[in-house]
Amino acid sequence: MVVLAGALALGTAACGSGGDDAAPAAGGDGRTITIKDFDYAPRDIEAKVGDTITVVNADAASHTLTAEDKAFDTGPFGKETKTFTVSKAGKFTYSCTVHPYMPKGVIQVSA
Ligand SMILES: [Cu+2]
Repeated sequence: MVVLAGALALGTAACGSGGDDAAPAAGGDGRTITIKDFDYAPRDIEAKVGDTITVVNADAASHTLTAEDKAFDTGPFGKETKTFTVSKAGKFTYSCTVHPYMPKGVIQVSA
């Protein structure tokens, strides 16, 4: 429970600090999202229809990466890597269904 409370405090602090750091992550293909310490990094990415998104869970806890409209959903998974393909254009806000207090992210998919 101590770990959970810590994560909760972290999440709250992150929310309060605003999220204007929209600079693309350096390196990589820009389509990998790592979940670490109950946060997505990077939270916001861009992709094209047909792209494969890789999601790495670096936490011991299970997480999901689930679109609000359920366009994609990894389902709960532990310390491993999941992939899914984005099949339609749009702006998809996603979150973790296991931890609703985790910061949300956005995958912007262009045609
Ligand atoms: Cu989670």
